[in-house]
Amino acid sequence: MTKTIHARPYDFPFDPAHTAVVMIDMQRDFLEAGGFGAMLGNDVSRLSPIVPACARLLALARRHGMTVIHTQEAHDPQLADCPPSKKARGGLACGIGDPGPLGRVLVAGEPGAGFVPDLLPQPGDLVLRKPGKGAFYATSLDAILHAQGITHLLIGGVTTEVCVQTTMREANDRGYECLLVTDCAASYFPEFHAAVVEMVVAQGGIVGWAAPLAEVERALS
Ligand code: C5J
Repeated sequence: MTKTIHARPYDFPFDPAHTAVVMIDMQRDFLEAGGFGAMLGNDVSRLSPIVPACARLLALARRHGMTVIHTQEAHDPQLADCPPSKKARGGLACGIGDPGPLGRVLVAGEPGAGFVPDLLPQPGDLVLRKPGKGAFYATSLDAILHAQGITHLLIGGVTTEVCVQTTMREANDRGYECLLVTDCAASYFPEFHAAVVEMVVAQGGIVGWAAPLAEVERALS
């Protein structure tokens, strides 16, 4: 049954049966001290304020029978799926694959690659590991969405201007109708978050729609 989210730049109609919530990279490596985000010099405390809203969005999606997908930026232990350029970027003393306070940085199976405790995947959720910033690059996400009959995406996670925006643009180019849940996404740079919201909705929604969680909740109430 079609629901409508009051969004920018205009209303976003969607059918929960054909909609997925895609929660991007809510991992300890990006949100906690000692992880990849901190090693890049970021103030990681800027991301955790969205965790309660993300938990509400996930719970809402599960209650309404929506597909829930958690993405995870992580590499295999041999770093076979990590381009040398990505490993070298930033010239970090402790970078991707190196042992750090949260285990090997950005490596699958290590503590840092895991999800923050309040957003652990629940039975029925899908977890998608990805080697890049966009969730469609070198993954089976498009095939999964097609198989599930998904046409609409509600997107949250971190960071807004890197993995969230990249994924939203990839999805938009593939024909998915995408809405960024604005208070379920965050950046180490609040001005970048704000700019992405504007970029998404500009030009008649050239990348998609944006709305706060309260509007998603209202649409489903
Ligand atoms: C970054 C991400 N920022 N999940 N990854 O490197 O946005």
